[in-house]
Amino acid sequence: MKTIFVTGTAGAGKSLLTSKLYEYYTKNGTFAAVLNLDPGVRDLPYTCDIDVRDYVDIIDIMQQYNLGPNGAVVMANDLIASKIDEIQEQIGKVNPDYLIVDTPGQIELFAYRSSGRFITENILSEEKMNIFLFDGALITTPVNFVSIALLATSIRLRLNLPTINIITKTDLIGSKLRYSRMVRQSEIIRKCHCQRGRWRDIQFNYQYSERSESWGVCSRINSSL
Ligand SMILES: Nc1nc2c(ncn2[C@@H]2O[C@H](COP(=O)(O)OP(=O)(O)OP(=O)(O)O)[C@@H](O)[C@H]2O)c(=O)[nH]1
Ligand SMILES: [Mg+2]
Repeated sequence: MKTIFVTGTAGAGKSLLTSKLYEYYTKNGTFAAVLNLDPGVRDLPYTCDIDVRDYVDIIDIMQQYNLGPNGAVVMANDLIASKIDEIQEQIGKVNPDYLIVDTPGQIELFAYRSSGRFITENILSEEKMNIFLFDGALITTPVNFVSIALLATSIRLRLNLPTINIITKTDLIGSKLRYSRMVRQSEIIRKCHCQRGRWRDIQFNYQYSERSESWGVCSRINSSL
């Protein structure tokens, strides 16, 4: 089994990309499964094979420990980490070729706390990689782009996984991105990561082109499976 973690800033499109990846692999005859690691999410655009909400209830945690939403997510992540054996057992029962992991919206609470890294390290897998999403709607200025690029680097260091950076929502900002130096720069970032990572079998081309379809990068997944 190979594992793909989908990370990124809140609302960047992690869950939607997870669903598109799942659809893509399934259509191509590859056995994929989805693990939802977001304890606070209500609706998801896919059916989970493994769901941490079966183990923790964020509302219960808030009430029981008198915590706010972020405190509850921190505690939920700790509780999820303590259930890693049960989660692993469930993954083992499903035993997919590809496990796609949708991570919580509060990336800093997931990646900067030890429980997040513990979870990524302890999911048993032949190979693991991370896709970090740059929210296309946020990277509209150089300052925003650089801030998110720094965050992406920081998350890569924290999770210690080969990482591919991609831009989402290019359908909303495509014409602005087309000739942008920022995007050429991100292409360089992506190539660097691909060269260092061991994964060759999925590639994302997030550079805007005439061929981009409505979901931008989501619909432009190339794979040599
Ligand atoms: N137009 C457009 N909308 C998108 C794209 N990707 C995601 N969205 C929309 O952006 C919103 C947030 O997407 P999600 O997939 O829930 O984002 P997320 O990163 O999982 O959000 P959190 O888990 O809450 O952090 C939804 O309304 C999606 O339909 C895209 O490529 N283009
Ligand atoms: Mg989500």
